[in-house]
Amino acid sequence: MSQRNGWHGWVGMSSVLLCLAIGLIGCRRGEIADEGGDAARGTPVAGLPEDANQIIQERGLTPDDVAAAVATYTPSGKMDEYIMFASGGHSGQVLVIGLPSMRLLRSIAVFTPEPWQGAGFGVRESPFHTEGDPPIGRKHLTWADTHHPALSETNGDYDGQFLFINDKANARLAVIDLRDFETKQWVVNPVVNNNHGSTMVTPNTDYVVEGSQYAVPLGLKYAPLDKYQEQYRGLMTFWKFDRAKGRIDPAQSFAIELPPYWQDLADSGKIASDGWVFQNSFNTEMATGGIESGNPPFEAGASQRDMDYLHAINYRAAEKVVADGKCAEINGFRVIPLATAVSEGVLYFAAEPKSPHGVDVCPCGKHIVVSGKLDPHVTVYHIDKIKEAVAKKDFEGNDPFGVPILRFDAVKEAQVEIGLGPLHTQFDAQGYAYTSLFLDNAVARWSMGDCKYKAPEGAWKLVGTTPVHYNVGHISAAEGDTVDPDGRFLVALNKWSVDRFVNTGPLLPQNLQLLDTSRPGDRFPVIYDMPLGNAEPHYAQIMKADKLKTWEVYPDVGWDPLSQVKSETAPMKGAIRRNGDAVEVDMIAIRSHFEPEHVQVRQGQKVKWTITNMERTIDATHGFCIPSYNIEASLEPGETVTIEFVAEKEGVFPFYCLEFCSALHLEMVGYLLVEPASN
Ligand code: CUK
Ligand code: CUA
Repeated sequence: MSQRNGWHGWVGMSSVLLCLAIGLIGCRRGEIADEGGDAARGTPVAGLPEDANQIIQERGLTPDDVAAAVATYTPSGKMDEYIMFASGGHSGQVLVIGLPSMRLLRSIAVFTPEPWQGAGFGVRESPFHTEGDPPIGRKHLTWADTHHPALSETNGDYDGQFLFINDKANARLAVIDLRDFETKQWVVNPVVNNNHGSTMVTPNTDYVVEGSQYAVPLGLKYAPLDKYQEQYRGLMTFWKFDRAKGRIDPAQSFAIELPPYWQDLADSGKIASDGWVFQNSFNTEMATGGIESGNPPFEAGASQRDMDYLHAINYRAAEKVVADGKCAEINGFRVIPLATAVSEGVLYFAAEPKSPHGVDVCPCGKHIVVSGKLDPHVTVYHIDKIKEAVAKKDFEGNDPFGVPILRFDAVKEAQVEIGLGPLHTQFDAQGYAYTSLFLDNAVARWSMGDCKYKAPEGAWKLVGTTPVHYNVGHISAAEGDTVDPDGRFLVALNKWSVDRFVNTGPLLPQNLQLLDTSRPGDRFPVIYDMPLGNAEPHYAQIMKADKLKTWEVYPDVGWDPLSQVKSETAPMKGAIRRNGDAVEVDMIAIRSHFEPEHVQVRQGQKVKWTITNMERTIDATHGFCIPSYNIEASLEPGETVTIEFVAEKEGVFPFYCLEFCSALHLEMVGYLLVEPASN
């Protein structure tokens, strides 16, 4: 089963870089495809009805296939036990998937127009009609690169209330309320214009963490690249979350200036490491690229050093700095200057090998696991050792910006050789950690030491690997980044699917593979392949579905989902009011009509059109559209929406319901009559 091929030690940077760039698919495909053995195909399974065995034979299924089918098949009417929230990558959305069936339950419109949910086509609740749009330093944005969803936590465990997601490309965060699975808030970073170590939450969701990635001049300013070391910087932002309001409060938020390395993923400490945030970095070389001018390209320039810096950020110390008023302000946002972060004990570094990507804190919070893309080990740090080294000033020096570097051997707990291209780590309740191996196309299972749970194999050992298909990025275990992981299931989010699905053209789906991790030992097989043909999920989080307290219909008729209260002005009956050139349309929608059905305006008039869906029946959603006006909405039971537009186009526009809501759905229609201004 093992995909390990006897590779030991360092094979030289250039060949690893090459492998990293191209993956190892070519040389591993055949090997993987044969795995499981053809001999077992069609073998009858004892005790199964004859017709079942006939299907097994006709479809050429192995006993393992049958076991996988039984483990994942979810009969009609049965619910999934877990719910997975996956980022949508550059689709800008969040995808919701049930486990173990791997059925797509819905997408959540976050940053990108999405017509089914009526997001972005004239309705106020869409991200494109919020305050501050266009956001500072950006044009009006209609896409995003979402990477890391984060469920809200209470005492380090998912509480099922909120979900956060970042936009790497534009340094934005969004807040989703899990009572209705809709996006409520979009915040934009006023100091930097990209992020990556984001979103992560602190154990009680006091803060939503946003680490920048590519260094830029702070404040969204210009500076030439030859001023890189002087003027470019990284940033770690702590967005204060107000749980009662369900909103991030920018006025209570702050950020910490970081050196111009490229900070990567981050994770919040918990229990033993509560009060700390850890973040990787690469390009501590501070390479500035320029292949066209004969400079080393970024991929080489940023990979020269054997070690980069794990950032250990004491945000309780940072809070104190902020409370003491020792912040600067950049574009109205509080930023702790780098020198202050150093002098006040907010920021420490520890060496980490080499071009790291993932950093993950274990369930008990003592261990911080780092994977270097170009190093075959995971490196484990211990929080007690970090705290001790800080207290004793056990430094091996300072970086060029004065940041103290904790002595590596003083803070390192263990290194475990697990395979090539390690990226991201998750945990289970058997004492195992799992790390994705991008280059080996595999998931490694290895044993933790002195953690909340103890693996039977003892501490810090590679236990086994399972091949996945192919180029795995993140992995997500059930509640696998909380204080209380479930394990049982793990999803490998594979970037390439190559030979797994019917060819639908040169743009291939992602392959989300479900692994059964419920038993100890070296066997934790793939039991389902889910093609995802509309997104590139990076990270995902998997939560027990019974933690959700989601509404079936909105609590009251006339509900405003953006403020999550009943709107005072929601129409309860049809009416049209006119005041000069302003027309206000109050409309209700109920199976199977709108009221009013005739809306007559003059060309050029300003129309404010508010609709309430009067339904109290689960799933009785109505749609609404005004063709030619690019106006479209979804009205869930009880919801009220407001649409504002100028009636620029003369003509007759049948507005209608978009959801086949009843037998007389096609009759759920009306006419907008726009009389020409010249009449
Ligand atoms: S990243 Cu994509 S595979 Cu943005 Cu978390 Cu590692
Ligand atoms: Cu309402 Cu169709």
